[in-house]
Amino acid sequence: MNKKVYIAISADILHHGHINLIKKASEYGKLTVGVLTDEAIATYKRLPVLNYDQRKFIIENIEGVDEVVKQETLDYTENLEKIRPDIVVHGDDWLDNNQQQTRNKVITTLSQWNGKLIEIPYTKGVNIDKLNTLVNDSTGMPETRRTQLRRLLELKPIVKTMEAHNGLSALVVENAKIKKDERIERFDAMWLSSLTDSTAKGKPDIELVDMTSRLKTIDEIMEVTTKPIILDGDTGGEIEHFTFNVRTLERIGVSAVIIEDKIGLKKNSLYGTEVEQTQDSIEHFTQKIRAGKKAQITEDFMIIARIESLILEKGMDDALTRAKAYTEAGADGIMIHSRKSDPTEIFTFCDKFTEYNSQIPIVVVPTAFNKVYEEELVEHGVNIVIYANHLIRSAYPAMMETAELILENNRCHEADKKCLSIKEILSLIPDK
Ligand code: SPV
Ligand code: MG
Repeated sequence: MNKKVYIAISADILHHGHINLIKKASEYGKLTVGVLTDEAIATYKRLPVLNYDQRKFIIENIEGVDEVVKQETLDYTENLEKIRPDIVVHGDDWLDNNQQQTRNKVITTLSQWNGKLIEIPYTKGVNIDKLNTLVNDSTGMPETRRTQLRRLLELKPIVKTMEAHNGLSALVVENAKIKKDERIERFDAMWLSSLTDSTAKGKPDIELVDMTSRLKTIDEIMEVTTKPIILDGDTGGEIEHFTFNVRTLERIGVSAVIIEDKIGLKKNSLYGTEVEQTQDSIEHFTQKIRAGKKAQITEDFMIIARIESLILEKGMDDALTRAKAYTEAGADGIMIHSRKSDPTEIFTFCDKFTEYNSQIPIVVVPTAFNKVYEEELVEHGVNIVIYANHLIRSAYPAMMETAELILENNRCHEADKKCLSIKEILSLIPDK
């Protein structure tokens, strides 16, 4: 009875299967439970609803559990080498769940001290998909969704953000995932771009698509997804309007708004100095930030200040002076933008700003400097990367090609090869 037994669980949605596992495992000896940290869980699925301390508290109070330790990765090795258990217990479902590699590693590690893996039948009647749907429905609610960006910023080296401009593109951001080794890669958040929201409506990106319309797009997206939303708030408009909008955005569950320090008729930044654009004064823009922060009700919401100095060729010193002023005015993050393909000026800004303040998140939009890898951005202190327009930019040529194919052939047979099958389009959106 003094054998050392180890199991690992995330225990976000605790169900009878977990209790069964704990009960069986504790029958083999003294049971240590490795509870996965929030960071570890965030590497393969949505953020846990309960944080690590809450989950630890629950698990350590379950009968049969002797000790709870942190498991910081999906991989068991570090904890196994520290604890050297005689037995590891796991449900026999992990072979079907793409965890072959993790399982093999557990077996080889245990073999170093003749430990063994015991697999017990997965508890019948646990409908994890149904439980997940219930949790997803609740993570889509404004209170929960709004808090998520700040949580992700604490947990992730970089928050991967992708643009969405309607319900369908948002579903792509919500559901796209790929497997890299044992990790699942997904996007963490959505960018409600002014460029793509306007483009999707056939309008130019000049604040013509107004806040009422932007809110409709947000609502459409929120109806069908759960990931946190960062709104491209353009210039933020009049200060008196901005304060109202901050409260609306908070109330509906948006996590952050990014406003840019331009004034007058705003045009897209990627035009740079090719079109007339005026940068706001530091004095006026900091007033806007202060008013927004004062209007804010919750702690969760973020007002991020976007600096256009590099876009408008005003120089690095101007960008840094503004970053400091905006931070002092209460901005919760700084977005620095550039339209150079070489990321050097972005790196210089990030290095210098991080020296000044390493706590305030930095946001970048690498549309022009598109060769840069996320790992490099992390090295320079970037916290949020936004892929600002790629879904609509890839959709448009695909649609145009299909349209031209039909014109060319006077029939739609040739175009079919480019399209989702009817079966696929009918089942793309389940009618649950
Ligand atoms: C947007 O996506 O609308 C942006 C980013 O504001 S950029 O187009 O690069 O200015
Ligand atoms: Mg924009």
